Amino acid sequence: MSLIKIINFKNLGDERGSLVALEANRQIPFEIKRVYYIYGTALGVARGFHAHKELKQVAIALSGSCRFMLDDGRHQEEVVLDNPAEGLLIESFLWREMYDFSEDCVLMVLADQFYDEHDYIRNYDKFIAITKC
Ligand code: T46
Repeated sequence: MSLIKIINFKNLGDERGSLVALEANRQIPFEIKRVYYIYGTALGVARGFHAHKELKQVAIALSGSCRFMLDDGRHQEEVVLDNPAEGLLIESFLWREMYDFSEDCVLMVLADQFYDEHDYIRNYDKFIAITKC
């Protein structure tokens, strides 16, 4: 089973342009408790390098593009996000790394939990040890 789960959002646009609507438990498969966005990422920067114990998220490149690598401890898969009508569903216990941000990239993330540093696994060896249990 692929680690890359893309949700295709319906474009409700018309001749004036595009419009995408995101609703909890509809297009987004959970209650949305938090929204954050990453932009102005400096050239060559990579982010992420962690997994989450509980958190589920959907990441959407609202403009520009970036690349995600997801790792379940056995397999790694990569995807380019470059379409505001597509969301990447990131389940818990997936190591993630984001890189190749374009200058104009605005990456919006919808999350099913409030921010909690205790939910992060920021050490890759620890992540691998947990996934082997
Ligand atoms: C993830 C990837 C895709 C907060 O205070 N509140 C928040 O909601 C978030 C997301 C972060 N922060 C603080 C924690 C750090 O001091 O902002 C700082 C930067 O966060 P971090 O280094 O974790 O950022 P990324 O880009 O490595 O990871 C983020 C999310 O943290 C993470 O959950 O899955 O984006």
